[in-house]
Amino acid sequence: MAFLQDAPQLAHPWHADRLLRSLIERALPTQRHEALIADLAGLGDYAQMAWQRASQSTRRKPVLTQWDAWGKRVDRIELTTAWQEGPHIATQYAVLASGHADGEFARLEEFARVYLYHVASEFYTCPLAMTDGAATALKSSGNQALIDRALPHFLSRDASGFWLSGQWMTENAGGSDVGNSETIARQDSNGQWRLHGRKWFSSAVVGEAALALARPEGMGDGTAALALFYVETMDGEHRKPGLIIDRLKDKLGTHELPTAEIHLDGLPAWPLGELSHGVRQVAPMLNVTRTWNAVCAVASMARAISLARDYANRRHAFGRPLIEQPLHAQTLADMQAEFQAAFALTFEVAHLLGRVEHGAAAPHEVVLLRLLTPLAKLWTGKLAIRICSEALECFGGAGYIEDTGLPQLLRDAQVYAIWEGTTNVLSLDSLRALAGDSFGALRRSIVHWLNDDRHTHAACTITQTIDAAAHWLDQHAASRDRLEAGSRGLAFTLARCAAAALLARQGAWSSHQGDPRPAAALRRFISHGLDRLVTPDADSTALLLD
Ligand code: MFK
Repeated sequence: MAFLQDAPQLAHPWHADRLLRSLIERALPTQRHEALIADLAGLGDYAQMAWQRASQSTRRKPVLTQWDAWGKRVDRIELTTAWQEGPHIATQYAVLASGHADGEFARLEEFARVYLYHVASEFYTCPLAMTDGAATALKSSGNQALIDRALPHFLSRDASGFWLSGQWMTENAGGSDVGNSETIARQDSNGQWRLHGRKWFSSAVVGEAALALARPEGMGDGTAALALFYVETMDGEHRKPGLIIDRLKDKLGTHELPTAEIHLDGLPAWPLGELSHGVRQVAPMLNVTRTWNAVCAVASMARAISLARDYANRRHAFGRPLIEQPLHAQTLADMQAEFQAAFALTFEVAHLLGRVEHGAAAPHEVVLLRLLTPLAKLWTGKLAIRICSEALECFGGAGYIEDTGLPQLLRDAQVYAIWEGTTNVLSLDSLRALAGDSFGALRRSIVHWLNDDRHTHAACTITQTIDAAAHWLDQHAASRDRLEAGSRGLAFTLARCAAAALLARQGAWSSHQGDPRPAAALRRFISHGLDRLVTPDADSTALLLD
């Protein structure tokens, strides 16, 4: 009988995930820990089932039907099975509701669910992120009428009453530079605001509501003259006539996600607050969706590594299983160490978000969250691409074959560095955050996370690198151009230092439990280096671009 290679099997995403399990054991009080576990086990079951189901079927895309047979405009979107299941899974397991429950652990508990659900959801988590962000922005607006109207739907635990919300920000002219947005808000004769314009990336077009940036007519140009509006998209069963779906995007990845270009032609809208400073008002939404981005990125890394490790045990080459080949093992361990560091930073952001929202955080932690959010987003976005690419290579040619289900991991991962702001936009946002005292807050927190271990090799490396980053900032503070040119290197350096200190905290805790693996992850991560600072050189940049 000819040789046939076993396909990789997906280990149970909850039961076999020692990282998530030990995070929950360390960070959550026991009574909350026990309440959460049934949901995590259920989401792990769903994820395992979804992987098996996907391996037995051809990958599908949503289909937009714009006209019915009799010429009526219908803009109907047929969704994939996982997307049809989305409202049921999200509400049954309280994915969003848990994040808005009481207590400083709410966000940690929410993002543990997101982490397990994300890959299986086929990026249904994208509109869930938007809905979570919309709920957060509505709450911080204090607009009680809109809160009473929308939040019971956004946070519903019953699929029949659940609403998704979009975030309608990006436009043709106003991409990263949202201040160039052209959508106009105009009041009709009854005083009702109505939106007119074109939104270029709407990933929750099947949703029932959205938050949209628009320029109240006559308010002038720029970011400050934008306002933030709440809209609803449906009249009963039918989409409102003021919302027209132009087409679905043909994307590199995230194929199941129906991302649309839309026109707004008089869609009724309600301002969240003042009729200006819409970006300031949407910022709480951006910071929540960027946290989702980071959690989804580490979820993709977890999936890629889990499959690659399983395969390394099944596949034999040159006389032994791949896992016993020194270079293959070294490669997998390198991936694992980077992933564990990214996981530690991302879930610290999740926990911190809950602490800040529930008034449990110290003042320095509030500014720390403002800095760590873009750092986690930008670093995990890039790392996910690298790890998924490396994971595909671990399968040799099979990693390049579409119906193994592996190439989609890499294609989908590319979105994390773009979704909710590119790496460069987020690097510049971290400079915005550093304008406050967030650097001091980071330094103080690192000392706290390192606890008494200040003289270990890891602690010395972290401290020296943070000192080097402080020196770099002093050196370049006088030149905005130099600061901006080097901001990516600075952001990666700060992200790696924070992650290393968090790994050290987890390592110390796990060592007490008799588990030496997190400490090994720290040593390996430190060996990859923390310092990614660059010396901006405008002359050579100009020559290289000439
Ligand atoms: C899942 C798959 C999806 C499928 C494909 C998706 C592909 C991608 C589709 C997308 O388009 S996703 C959306 C991506 N777009 C963005 O994330 C926006 C990127 N741009 C930025 O983030 C800019 O930094 C931003 C528009 C927010 C700011 O631009 P400006 O014009 O330079 O604004 P400015 O004046 O610096 O900030 C305005 C206010 O907001 C300031 O407050 P004040 O008015 O009080 O001074 C800022 O401090 C505040 N602000 C900005 N960013 C903030 C923030 N506050 C808190 N947190 C932040 N992150």
